[in-house]
Amino acid sequence: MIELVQFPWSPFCIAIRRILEFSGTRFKITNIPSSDRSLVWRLTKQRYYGVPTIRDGRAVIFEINEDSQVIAKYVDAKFQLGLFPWGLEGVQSLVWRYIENEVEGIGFKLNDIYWQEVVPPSQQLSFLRHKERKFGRGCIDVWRSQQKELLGQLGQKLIPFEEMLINKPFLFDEQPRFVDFDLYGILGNFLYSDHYQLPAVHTRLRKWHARMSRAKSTTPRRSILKRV
Ligand SMILES: N[C@@H](CCC(=O)N[C@@H](CS)C(=O)NCC(=O)O)C(=O)O
Repeated sequence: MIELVQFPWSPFCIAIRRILEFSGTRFKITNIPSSDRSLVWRLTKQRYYGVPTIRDGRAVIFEINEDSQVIAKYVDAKFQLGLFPWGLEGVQSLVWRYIENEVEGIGFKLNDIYWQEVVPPSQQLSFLRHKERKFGRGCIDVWRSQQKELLGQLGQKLIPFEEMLINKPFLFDEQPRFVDFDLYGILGNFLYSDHYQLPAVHTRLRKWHARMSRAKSTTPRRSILKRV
């Protein structure tokens, strides 16, 4: 059985979790503290400390750079989910960069405003330290003071997706592709604190989000990869 090592509010973990659910396979979730990556470090033989990381039998799969999508491609190939069709090569890469940079860059700040409700107390010190080392002391207070503007910016960044959904149920066509899951993960992080909803003006995106929450692959649930 595949094991997903994650923490639950991570946008990238939400995307992979939804892909695994979509595939219909049974899988195990192992939550690690964001402050303790020793399990990932050990599994990857000291090559990676990020999440998501997955284990499938003796294989351990993790990203090799910021844009690699190794895990999604592995799960896609294993269960033949059709997430990376040749016809969308290149275009999807452009779109996921936009999603993971432009959209995620705003969404995570809005969620982090409520970090004390999201991060367990035992992990709060290292969470805050990690953020402040990366973004400067008091960064979360700054984001809180900018909340309204950040929400406005997020709404703007989502306009292209609302437009992509004008005449189809998913971003590119009749079935979800990788970028649908990627956007779902990033929005899942934004929504995680339960303090927000998707912008009311983006009516198609709201329906898409509900559709994405329950989408199931129609490919028979059987791995096509031999166990490694
Ligand atoms: N592009 C990677 C990004 C993964 C990533 O940034 N994960 C974060 C958690 S949301 C992480 O573990 N970063 C390393 C750290 O926090 O030290 C992916 O798609 O998996």
